[in-house]
Amino acid sequence: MADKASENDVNTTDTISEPGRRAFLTTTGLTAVGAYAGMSIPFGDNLKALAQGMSESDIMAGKEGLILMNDRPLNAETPAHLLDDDVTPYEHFFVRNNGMVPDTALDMDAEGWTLTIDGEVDTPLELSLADLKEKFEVITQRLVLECGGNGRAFFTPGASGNQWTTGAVGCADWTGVRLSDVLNAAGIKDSAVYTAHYSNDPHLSGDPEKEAISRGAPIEKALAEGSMIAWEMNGAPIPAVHGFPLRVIIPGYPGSASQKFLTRIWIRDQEHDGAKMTGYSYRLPAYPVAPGTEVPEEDMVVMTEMPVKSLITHPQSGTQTPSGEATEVRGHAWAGSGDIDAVDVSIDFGATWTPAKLEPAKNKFAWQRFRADVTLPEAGYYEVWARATDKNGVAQPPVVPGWNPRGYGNNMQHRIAMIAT
Ligand SMILES: Nc1nc2c(c(=O)[nH]1)N[C@H]1C(S)=C(S)[C@@H](COP(=O)(O)O)O[C@H]1N2
Ligand SMILES: [Mo]
Repeated sequence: MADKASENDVNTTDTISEPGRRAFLTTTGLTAVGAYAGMSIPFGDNLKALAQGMSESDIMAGKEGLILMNDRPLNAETPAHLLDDDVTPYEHFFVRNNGMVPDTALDMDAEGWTLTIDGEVDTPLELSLADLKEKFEVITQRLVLECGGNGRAFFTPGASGNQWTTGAVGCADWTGVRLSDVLNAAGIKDSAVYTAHYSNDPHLSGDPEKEAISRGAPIEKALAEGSMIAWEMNGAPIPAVHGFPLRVIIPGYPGSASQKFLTRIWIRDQEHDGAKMTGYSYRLPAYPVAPGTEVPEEDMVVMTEMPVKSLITHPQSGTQTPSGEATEVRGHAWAGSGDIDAVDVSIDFGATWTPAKLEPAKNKFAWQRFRADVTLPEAGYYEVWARATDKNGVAQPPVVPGWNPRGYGNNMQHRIAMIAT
């Protein structure tokens, strides 16, 4: 390990791609993460990181302004005002790991990487990155990725896990191939029910027998528009923490379905039961329950489509603005169903609403920009609330919806403070 570490020393390597290089060479992320969280970054114990004398904050270097939730595994969310871009840049894209970042990703080493497609297929495939790039049509899609637990911090009683507030979401341009093209090349049998995704990120225990996470999607969703296998994020190789060299993306579903560091897709004849598919992980009660209910495990069902949501990304909460003058309030709206019908804003705690201007999505499952001019009538404290409605007429609720044991799917209306002077 010592040999390997020196081989890949940050100062000697010249093979890593641009985002990887920046991640290794800049120190802005390091200070920004620490400063924002108001604490020093504890030394993490990712094996490779230790071997290279890298702390978790080194792995996160290049990230700017993220709030650290946990350093083992590494999880960080983005403040709303840093998500204002149409396309979330690497610097501001949240990070959610269940295990450790694998050595292959830290090294940006894709040598000999293969993706296996097997199970309920006519012809199992073993595809190199070159095969993927040559044999299938290459597409770029702008897709939202949101953690199923985004908004968990607002549930009462609280739920264990990362206390995500609003920032476990991002929308990037992903380049790769349609998942359907790859699965159809293998030939999907009638017995196919579910995909099962595998990767090489080590379990936190270091036990090679254990998976950090292995989730999947119903076969219909895997074959549907949007679902893809990507190797580029925003025009560059997928950076280490986001799944180098390959990840699946199941847009509109909890982010956990979008396996990073992808090595295998096993087509199953039943719902997948891999790590974090069972028990209470990424599952909701099959019926509405009172807050704090102990729901029997057998009554928990896999979370699928994410609910309709919006986020105010400008101005930053707490901003001062002159009374009587219009200020542009803007943000993004998205839904697991893929289409937003309207966004409305309120400056009177939801008593009255005004329609915002809504831009079309670049493609299905991209978030949509909304803008509204807001005039605060007199000096004082205001809140601006945003409410998105999807094409099915379903709108965001004003309060935390559907309590569930692990705090998933909170799509309550986002609100910011604005001070009129
Ligand atoms: N291999 C692997 N894939 C994974 C995870 C992981 O821990 N390991 N975390 C999942 C979860 S829970 C989420 S929300 C997204 C986060 O993606 P990001 O870190 O690129 O933002 O990746 C998903 N894919
Ligand atoms: Mo997640």
